[in-house]
Amino acid sequence: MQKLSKEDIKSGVVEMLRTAYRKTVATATPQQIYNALALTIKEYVSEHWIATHEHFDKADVKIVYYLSMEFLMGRFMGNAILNLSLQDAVKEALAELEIDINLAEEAEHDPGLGNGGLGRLAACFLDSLSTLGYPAYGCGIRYHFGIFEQHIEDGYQVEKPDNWLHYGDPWGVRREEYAKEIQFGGRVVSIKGDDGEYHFTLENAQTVLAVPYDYPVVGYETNMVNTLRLWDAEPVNRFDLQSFNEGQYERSVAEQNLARQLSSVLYPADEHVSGKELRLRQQYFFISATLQRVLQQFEQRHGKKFEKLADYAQFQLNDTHPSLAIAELMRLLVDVYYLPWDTAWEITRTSCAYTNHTILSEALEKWPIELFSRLLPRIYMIVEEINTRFCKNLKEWYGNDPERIRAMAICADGQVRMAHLAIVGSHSVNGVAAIHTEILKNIELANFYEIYPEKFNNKTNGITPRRWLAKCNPGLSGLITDTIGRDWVRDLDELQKLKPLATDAAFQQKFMDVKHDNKIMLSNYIKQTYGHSVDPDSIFDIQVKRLHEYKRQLLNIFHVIDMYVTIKMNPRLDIKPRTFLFAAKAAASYHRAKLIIKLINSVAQMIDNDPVVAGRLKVLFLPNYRVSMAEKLVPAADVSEQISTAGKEASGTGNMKFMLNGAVTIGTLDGANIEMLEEVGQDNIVIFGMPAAEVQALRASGTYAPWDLYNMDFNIRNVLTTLINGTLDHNNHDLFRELYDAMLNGYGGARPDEYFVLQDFASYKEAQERVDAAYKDKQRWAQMAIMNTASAGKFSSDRTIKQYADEIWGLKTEHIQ
Ligand code: 26Q
Repeated sequence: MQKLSKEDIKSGVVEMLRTAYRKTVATATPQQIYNALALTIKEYVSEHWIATHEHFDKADVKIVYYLSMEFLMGRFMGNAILNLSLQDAVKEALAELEIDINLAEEAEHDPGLGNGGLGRLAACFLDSLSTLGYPAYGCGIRYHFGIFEQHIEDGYQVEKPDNWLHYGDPWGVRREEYAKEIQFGGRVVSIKGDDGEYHFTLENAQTVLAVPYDYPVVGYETNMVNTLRLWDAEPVNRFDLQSFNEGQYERSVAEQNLARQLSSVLYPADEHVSGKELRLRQQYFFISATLQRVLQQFEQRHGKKFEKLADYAQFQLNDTHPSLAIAELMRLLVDVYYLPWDTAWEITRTSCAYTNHTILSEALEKWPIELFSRLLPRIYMIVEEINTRFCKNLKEWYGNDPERIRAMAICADGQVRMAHLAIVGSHSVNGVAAIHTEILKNIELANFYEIYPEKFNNKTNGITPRRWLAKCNPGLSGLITDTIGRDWVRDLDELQKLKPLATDAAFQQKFMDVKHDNKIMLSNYIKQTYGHSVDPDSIFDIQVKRLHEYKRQLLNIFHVIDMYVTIKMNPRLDIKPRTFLFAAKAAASYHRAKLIIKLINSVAQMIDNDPVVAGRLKVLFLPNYRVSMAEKLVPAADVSEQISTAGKEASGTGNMKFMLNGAVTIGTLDGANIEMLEEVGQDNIVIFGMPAAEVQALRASGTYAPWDLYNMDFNIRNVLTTLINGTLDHNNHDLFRELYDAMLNGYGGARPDEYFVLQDFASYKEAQERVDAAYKDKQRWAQMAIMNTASAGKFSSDRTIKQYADEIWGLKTEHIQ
């Protein structure tokens, strides 16, 4: 295939502008130019995309289906241009057309079809799958509204809808020919099939149509283009309205409404389950559509030999959200393809695998049986049958131990426990970092580990080096490539070769010059976008992630308050000026998290208004955190805040992005931080706080007494007092009393300081002093920063995906001509 040339790009853009918008380059808006360029590139990608699928057909390959409610892809265009090695051609073409490439790239609105880590992980995985040559589909929902747009008004978060499709959808391809009908509600009846036997089916169900839109997933310098398949809901068009009797008319209206709702909006509550009916509908909708299509295609290729399904298809469940796949696959095999239960169960169990992403009990997905059985009556029957057989097995293994059986059952206490369904119905259960998997095996899921030890395995998360270094940090990429060649982009372990240079003064200088340039670029962006001045010579200390109590943004802002108080008492204090950047979305219903955002903004204002402290400290909360903002922040960070209560953050992936870009982590022994410490060595990371075992012991002992810390530690006392003495808000002294109470007394029935902010405070403060000292020694800091980049090889999602492919999916790489 002919590579796209500069001339092709020029004529493509000009043509697209003319035919699609009746515009010339001179009169087109940045939005239109972006669309024209995107369409030009998509047309080129299409050839590789078609070739990829021709190869899949011909070679009859095994395919992994990554099933996920979220794909947080970020912008498509820049990534496609990088992976297709079109950067130079595009740059030159646009230069000759006198188009500012930056303007065109910034005109792309982030597709925000995910909440945070879990959704972004899915996107990194797709990049690695294509780059390494593994046949794959990402399967999910084409939400019309992604994660809300966050505005800050008077310091408070305000949510606005994110209508991303409003700006056009140049990358999506509607595939009407693969549409599938999805049924909800109704009554289960059994009817005689053409095999003469009785089979279950639904009567009077509501039906909606699932229509797939395909998005290309371009691998880095390969010809493989995998597919992100997002299902959109549409009403089934039944007959013409005139022939309707009244009942049909009403049903038709209800179905139209259902269709409109189904793919409307992503639920913005991560790590917190709300049990909304629409959410369960969404789950079944995309699972049923995906599986119907996979089985249809399997039958076209292999006839009725479904016993071989697991040799051709593997379904990876991204948390429990898609775990209805287990029951739906059973339904299709038994009710539609007439397989015996035991055969169907063997097929299901060998083709599904489950990843757990969270240890928080609030996030464990459970559905009321009443709701579940009303919405999905046949699926509920199947879940019950799976449960009955599982409990029978338990009895055989353990004897009659009702307590144990109740604890492990799939259906109990009036609820369906999706994690139990996922574990029982899968051949693999994995955690996302070593410590997380150990906690699953020894604590959270110990019961299941005991009966299925062979299923449990660890797959430490990773991030794609394409987006998270090559694309987002051209300065550092260039320096690395000039120094060790370009192989690191596909083989991140190559970065090890930088280690000897960590003490090389000339290389240190270049490395820190790049960092400084990135800090200047970020400062300019902040100035232009928000009007705030930040000093590129100060330490850029960054905490960006979802707002959640366990992630402890409070610990960070408490420390800022402590610094403020300390400087006020001793204005000559010798510290390096620091800029604390925060960005985070809070679930719309998470009151406490939103109050923490308000607190951060109030502290920022207090400091800005204080001439003694402003200039030495700066706090800024950047609104509307998203992938494209992360791409600007990560390259400019000096310090990366990864400070969750130990045992709570399953892995983290932001931690890896910052490490790769040469930031020094201040962090707890939690999630993947532990493995980062192993890779980088203790001289190059700043660890503080209780380890997970201590947290657990302290919690279990019931002796944790934050009041004692308050009484004994005068810094803690000063910080907490600031919350309630009017310093932060002269008009409303009680604004932050809830936080004060939550720390010391427990609020609304909760234990005081559930996440041990005060317990870890002294250790954190001391760790921050180590950061300050290290930064003042320029060579020491440069060495630490370089060692972080040089030691980040393990955290490539290429390594992670290769482990999934080898150890879970049994998947081979393919080479597309
Ligand atoms: C479930 C039911 C109903 C509504 C919402 C949800 C829901 C949605 C999203 C529950 C959880 C999530 C997201 C979880 C998540 O992002 N977990 C993160 O996964 C990362 C990738 O493995 C880890 O690195 C993080 O540590 C983990 O917090």
